[in-house]
Amino acid sequence: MPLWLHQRALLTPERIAYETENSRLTFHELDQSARQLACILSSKGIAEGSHIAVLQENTLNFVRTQHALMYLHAICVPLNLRLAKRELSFQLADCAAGFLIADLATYEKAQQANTNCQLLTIEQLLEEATDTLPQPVLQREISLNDPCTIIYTSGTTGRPKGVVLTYGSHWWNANASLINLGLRETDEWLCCVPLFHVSGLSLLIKNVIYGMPVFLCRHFHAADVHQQILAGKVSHISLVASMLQRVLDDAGAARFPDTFRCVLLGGGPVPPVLLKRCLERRIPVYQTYGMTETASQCVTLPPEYMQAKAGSAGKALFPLQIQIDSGTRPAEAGEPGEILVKGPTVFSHYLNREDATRDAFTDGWFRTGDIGYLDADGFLFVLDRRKDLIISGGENIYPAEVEAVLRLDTNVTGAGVIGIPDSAWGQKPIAFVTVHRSDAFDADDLIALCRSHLAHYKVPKQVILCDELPENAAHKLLRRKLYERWLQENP
Ligand code: S0N
Ligand code: AMP
Ligand code: MG
Ligand code: MG
Ligand code: MG
Repeated sequence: MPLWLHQRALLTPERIAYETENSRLTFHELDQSARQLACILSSKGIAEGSHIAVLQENTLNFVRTQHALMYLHAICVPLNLRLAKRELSFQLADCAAGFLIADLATYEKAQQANTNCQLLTIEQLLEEATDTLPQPVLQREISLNDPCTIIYTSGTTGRPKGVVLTYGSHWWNANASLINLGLRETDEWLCCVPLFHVSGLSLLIKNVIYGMPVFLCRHFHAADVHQQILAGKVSHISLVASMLQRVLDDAGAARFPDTFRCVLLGGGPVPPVLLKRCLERRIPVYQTYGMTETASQCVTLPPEYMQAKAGSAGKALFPLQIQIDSGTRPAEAGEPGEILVKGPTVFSHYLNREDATRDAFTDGWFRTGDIGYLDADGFLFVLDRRKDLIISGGENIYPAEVEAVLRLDTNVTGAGVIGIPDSAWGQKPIAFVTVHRSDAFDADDLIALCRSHLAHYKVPKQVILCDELPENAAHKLLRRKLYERWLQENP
């Protein structure tokens, strides 16, 4: 297949590719700058197949970087801006990144996190003259089986895993979404979700494949987003529930224009009260279920079912299949089990994790680890999430990762982390610990320890001292029991 940006710039060079608060860029201009950057990156030694980490804010430079890497057939590893330096270091080492491309805003953090790879700044790179550089061979074609990006997602054991997404995963995801939502010449998608998650990255891909402009926000500001929608600037937006909640809090009762046709709402469950608000305001919400491993949405509920199928994530997108595994056989309607997904958007493998990859697939079906059921009409209801996963404002928190940090304190003998409901973030983490000496216990110290080792959204809002943690006979922590205990004390 022709390389996406190359083909897009050939087909519709004058069409607007991106808008930001203060700039506009055509596909031709985007292509020119991506190719120029590819030349510079090639002169630094970035070549086909190399893993290149990217730590950049949501700017056009991130977009240029991703496309330049595609022109070199190098593999982009976007890093989460909120991670602590120790978490970044782990990912850089795990993917053996040869280079880390930061921007001025992230440079300091990149420098602190960086151990072995060459650190570059995008602003400096773009200032380099290209006329004297040797012309590298820029790729004009891609193979759908080749790896395109690696995105880290936290594992149940606390060790994040690199999800290898091929060009094919991205291609089919963009097409699956297109078959579902259609495309109009006037469509423009507002991107205020991070480009380092598939929620945002999938928009960068749709942009070139559809030839559809994207309005790119550097940061999420509910009032600005709301203003763009009311002004009729955009037709689509991708949001997680806590962001939509903030937009609606800002919005008063003003009606969204008819040209606005889709809130793609994903990244976690949606509180019923939020859906009710959207129904009252007649906001076209497409609830989705999806994950990094499926290159974003794989199940979607169109707005016409918002009421009749309230709480459902919808049906599989056209090229995908969903099945519920109840253990020995496919489940019957209404019977809960593990959600399995099959289809061409599903990731290729976990980087350097043969065992985890093997465990993740059964007969070509990806085992999501999430629990749900299909109703008699085939609509998916997600009941529970993979292995105690906590989701705060669309960011994942694996309890094991936080517990391991708490146990670094020499006084701590055991730790258990659970998610409790939170009106702003959906859920928030709290911790229970057992200690050697209770007189030496200081909750604030433990919170400070977590803040220095973890992304701030993962830091427990509360650390509670307890006599013992609920365990099974094999001394495995029972977080569910811990949650029940918390619920009893906080009815
Ligand atoms: C919600 C966001 C925007 C909040 O960030 P904000 O308001 O900019 O915060 P800051 O000003 O940077 O910091 C203020 C304080 O708040 C803390 N904080 C920030 N974020 C969180 C959080 N999530 N939880 C708890 N606390 C948070 C900061 O740490 C700071 O505190 P201090 O000063 O103490 O450090 C932001 O979190 C955000 O962008 N969230 C969304 C992320 C996202 O996109 N998640 C989706 C991931 N999943 C996928 O990509 C798969 C699903 C998918 O593809 C999808 C998802 C959504 C929509 C569509 C799709 C699709 O299928 O296409
Ligand atoms: P991520 O690894 O960040 O891509 O997060 C994906 C996870 O978010 C899924 O495996 C689910 O556990 C959860 N999730 C995504 N969409 C939904 C939804 N509609 N309802 C409930 N949980 C969801
Ligand atoms: Mg994740
Ligand atoms: Mg902010
Ligand atoms: Mg200890």
